[in-house]
Amino acid sequence: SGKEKWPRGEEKVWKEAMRDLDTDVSSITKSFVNHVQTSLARQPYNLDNLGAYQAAALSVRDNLLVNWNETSLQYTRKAPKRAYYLSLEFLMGRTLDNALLNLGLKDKYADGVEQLGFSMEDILDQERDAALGNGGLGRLAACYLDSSASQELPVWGYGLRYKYGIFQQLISPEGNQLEAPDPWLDNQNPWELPRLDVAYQVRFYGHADRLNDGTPRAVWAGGQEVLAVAYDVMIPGCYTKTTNNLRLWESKPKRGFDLNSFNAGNYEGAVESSNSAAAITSVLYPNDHTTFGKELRLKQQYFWTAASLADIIRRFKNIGKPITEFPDYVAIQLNDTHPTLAIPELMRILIDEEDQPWATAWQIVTNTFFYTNHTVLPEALEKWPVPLLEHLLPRHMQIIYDINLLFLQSVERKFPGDRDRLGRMSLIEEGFPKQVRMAFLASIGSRKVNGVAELHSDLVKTTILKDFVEFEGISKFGNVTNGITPRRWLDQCNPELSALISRTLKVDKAVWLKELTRLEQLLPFAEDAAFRAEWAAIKQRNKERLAHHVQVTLGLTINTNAMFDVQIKRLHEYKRQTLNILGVIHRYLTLKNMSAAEKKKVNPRVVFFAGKAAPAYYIAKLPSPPNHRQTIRLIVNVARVINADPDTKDLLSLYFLPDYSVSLAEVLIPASDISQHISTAGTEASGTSNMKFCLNGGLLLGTVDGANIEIAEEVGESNVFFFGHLTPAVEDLRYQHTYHPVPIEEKCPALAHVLNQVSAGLFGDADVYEPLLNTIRQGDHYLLSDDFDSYIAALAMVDEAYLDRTEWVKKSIRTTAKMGKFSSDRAIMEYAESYWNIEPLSVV
Ligand code: T68
Repeated sequence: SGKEKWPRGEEKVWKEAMRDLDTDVSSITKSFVNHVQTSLARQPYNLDNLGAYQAAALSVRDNLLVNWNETSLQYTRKAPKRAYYLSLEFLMGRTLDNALLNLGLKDKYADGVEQLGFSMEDILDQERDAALGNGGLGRLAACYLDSSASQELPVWGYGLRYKYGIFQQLISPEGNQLEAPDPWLDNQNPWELPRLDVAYQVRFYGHADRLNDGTPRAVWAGGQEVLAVAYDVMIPGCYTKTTNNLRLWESKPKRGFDLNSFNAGNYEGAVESSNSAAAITSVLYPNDHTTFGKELRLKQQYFWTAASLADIIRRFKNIGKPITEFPDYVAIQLNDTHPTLAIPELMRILIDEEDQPWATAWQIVTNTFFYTNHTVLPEALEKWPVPLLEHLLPRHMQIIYDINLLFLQSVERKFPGDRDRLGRMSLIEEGFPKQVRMAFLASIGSRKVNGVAELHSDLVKTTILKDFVEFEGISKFGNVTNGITPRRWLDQCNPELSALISRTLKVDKAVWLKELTRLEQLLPFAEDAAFRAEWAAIKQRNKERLAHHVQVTLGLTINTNAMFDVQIKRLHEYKRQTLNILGVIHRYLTLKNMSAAEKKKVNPRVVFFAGKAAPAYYIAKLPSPPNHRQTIRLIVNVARVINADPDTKDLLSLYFLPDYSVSLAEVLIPASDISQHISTAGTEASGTSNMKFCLNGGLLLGTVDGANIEIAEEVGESNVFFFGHLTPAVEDLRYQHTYHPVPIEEKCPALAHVLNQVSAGLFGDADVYEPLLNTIRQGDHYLLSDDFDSYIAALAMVDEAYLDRTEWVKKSIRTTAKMGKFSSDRAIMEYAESYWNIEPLSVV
């Protein structure tokens, strides 16, 4: 703006005192020791690993802060169009290693801490994961932040600062999942900056009165007001100064406590309002593909969207442009329907506070928002009861009704007399109670709608949003296939492979990590025996690293001369962990029947599972509780039996690793020979761990679903193991199950035999598993009985292929080489160019 009165005193004094980036080992050790003495108030002689982690983190944070401030300043000065990623989940994992790598300072820090008597590895291991997410949706948001900063895009994230992230999973001796809270903030979090100066008031309840003065305005008053306070998390780009911001809101009572109640002797009453305000951001809902109409969840959604929008609007207003230009400066991406209330909230602000006519307001709204859908499973589509919305957000409910009325009038004009269509497309689903269909509201309130892989985006267009495509035209509906950041999911988790790639491509990783299609240049090296040997040796060392981790954390010894077969993801019926464990039992029974000579030809296999299931208290309240919890129990008990069976244990063993997390994934993924992505066709929107395994040279065993299809298109079908029915067959098969059921003994004898062995108590607790087994014997919604034979055949093909180790390593190299498309840099640039219309801005 030119008229800043900076600096306040003498420029020379300021300039000389300003902090530079640490670039040499001696300034690193100096800053480390300074933080030990001052920030931590500790003596160097009794510093433990945790203290060393904290000192290292604070010192790295200082470096990030310099870049973060500079980035903010540039954005403010140049006022480019910005994008905001609204996500209720950000599954960030650990920060220190990632920050060091992005700054290019890891080696120097390692050197520095070693001189002070610490090991970098031990220090990194002290950090707790920031686990503010359930699974793929939250991790995708984290990858997109990394890519935005790395591609120098002006993108900020907005989310909630949950006091407790996803629960910690414990497995009882019987194999039951137990949940414990995740107090991730207990040791303090050096990566967040509390911004007590950035706070907004958010209203709930009260009453909304229309003015009826010829404008659409209303006044919303009364009810409860709480405060949203900002906490900022720095998001460094890779080898760039650009350091973006993730702003997380914490809820606080507007007033600490009510002095009147206190004076009247009611201490509990005095602090009550403070408790209910703090509750809003206390815990992440462990929702995964189910909706659960809890008032507190709705409060979270509104609290977060209202605070974020207020912040975005305030920033926009600082530019001094008229409000009608809002969409020229702001794009807001809705990560699933969770932030859909932002649509009526922006309408409310424009109409009630900015005094805009309805049509202008709707024009602004529908040019600002973009909606990403992450699932077509009907039970996962959000709906909120009208009475609840009316009570909690009376003004928003009025606006939703008004949006709906005008929308249905326009549908009626295009399809006169088509009452069925109006009923299907209404934002309000009839019933007791009536419900608001959030995916419909998100669609009509957005500029563009996208799915997360080609197949999924087609399904969105032909199933759940079919009527909307017919009404609004196909061009509004698109696809952005998901991606993953190669920084965390290759360079950080697999440093040896990263180094081999840099040596082989003869280019610094700073280059290929940001232009991942360069990996293609590895292709010719698949024919180079020396290269293959190095490639295989790295995989072997990664397997040993995993085995070491399991030895230290669980006290179990793993056979590292076996094929490592991995399925790690949230437990869900559609992901079919049950198919995998039944396949393991089938293998076990087959091995038991083999002669010694036959067994000699079998390649040993170690099967790993990890993943969390929705907690029991939560599941019990659903109309038909799914039984993934029984699947965990079955896995654990099968492991107990087969790992102890002297006939087979050298050839087959099985582990369920508790408390799956981003950090555990970073150890498991590089160690995998084969990973399983075996959802019923048409159910897994994309999947992103499939990409992580393949990027690390693990082969894929999967169904023709989600991004598996596009991975196969890239790496070649000869390098993946596909099985199972295709999406178009699924509907018919389900119809058959319902109307012409065939007994499982007839349809799939191999599967029937496995189920009978479980029922007979081969793994104990016979009756415990009956509900789980019966979902397969009857109904079988996820088609295990239809896919089992081809699944077993695919597993046999994997065995066969693994026997030719040379060919296997070639497949592994070719797979990594062709994974360039799946960089989240490519995905975020698609959003930036085709959706948000924003451009990179270099911070110099
Ligand atoms: C996942 N969705 C998709 N949802 O299942 C996965 N749900 O195929 C895709 O790769 C990924 O999104 C990224 O696009 C989820 O992870 C949830 O976690 C979730 C959370 C709350 C409510 C419903």
